[in-house]
Amino acid sequence: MSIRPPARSLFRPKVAPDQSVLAENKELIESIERRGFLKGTLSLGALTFLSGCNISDRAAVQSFLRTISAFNDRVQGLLFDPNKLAPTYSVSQVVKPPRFNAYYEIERVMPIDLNGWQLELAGLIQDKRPWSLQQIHGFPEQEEIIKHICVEGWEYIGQWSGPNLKQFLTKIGADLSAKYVVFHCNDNYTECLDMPSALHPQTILATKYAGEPITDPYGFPLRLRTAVKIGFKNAKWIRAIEVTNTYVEGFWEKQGFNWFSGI
Ligand SMILES: Nc1nc2c(c(=O)[nH]1)N[C@H]1C(S)=C(S)[C@@H](COP(=O)(O)O)O[C@H]1N2
Ligand SMILES: [Mo]
Repeated sequence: MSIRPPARSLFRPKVAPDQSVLAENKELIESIERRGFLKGTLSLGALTFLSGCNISDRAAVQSFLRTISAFNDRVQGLLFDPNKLAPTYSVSQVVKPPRFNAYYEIERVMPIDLNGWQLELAGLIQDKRPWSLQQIHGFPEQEEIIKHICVEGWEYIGQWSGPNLKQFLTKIGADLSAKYVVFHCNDNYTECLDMPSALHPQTILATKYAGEPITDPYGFPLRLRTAVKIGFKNAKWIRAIEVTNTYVEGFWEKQGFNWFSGI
């Protein structure tokens, strides 16, 4: 499989650093670390790279820290008890269109040209033949109305549908005892999911939003949607799926978000 990086870097941090916010939120940060959500130390660098979160805005930083703290509590246990599911919502609560986020502004989204697009498969998978979008559309669909929570401190309810990831991985003969499922995206974004999260019943490869094909900014033609991971783990514009025992550092983890990447 060849993974082609984009021609230019899209990433521009939007914020200016100010050390004192870390000191101000020391207790909250320590409590998050104690509960194992953060594997490293939350660095100023990590906060600096938060897109859309102005680090000199104290309220925004605190709201970010509260969000990850609350999310950690919410998903505890979901991964190890298949009978426990994250909350789902009603159609009337679905936000249209979805709320956009990426490590760059919406104007810089590079739509995927379906001409020649296919989903590549790599790593510990028996049948690595690529899938066309047509084949993916032919796979049984699962719909879920779940909440998307971004570390920036905002959330929205969305209605997503597409193949259940566990069923898909089973179909292609993926080694389900491997440690990670890695998503390689068209904008050079990479995200690494631990296998229990990948196999969770509410983790899907979404092709539709509110019953219609996902539009370009939200990950057309294929993206991940999972109820057990925070926003940035939900890779958009997927072009390759890799099953591996080797941890692959994702985009945000490279900026210092060394948490929640494995169990
Ligand atoms: N390929 C790719 N996927 C991505 C991102 C990105 O920059 N590139 N941003 C992530 C973040 S931080 C969030 S909150 C969600 C936003 O998804 P939405 O625009 O559908 O709400 O996408 C995630 N997936
Ligand atoms: Mo996010």
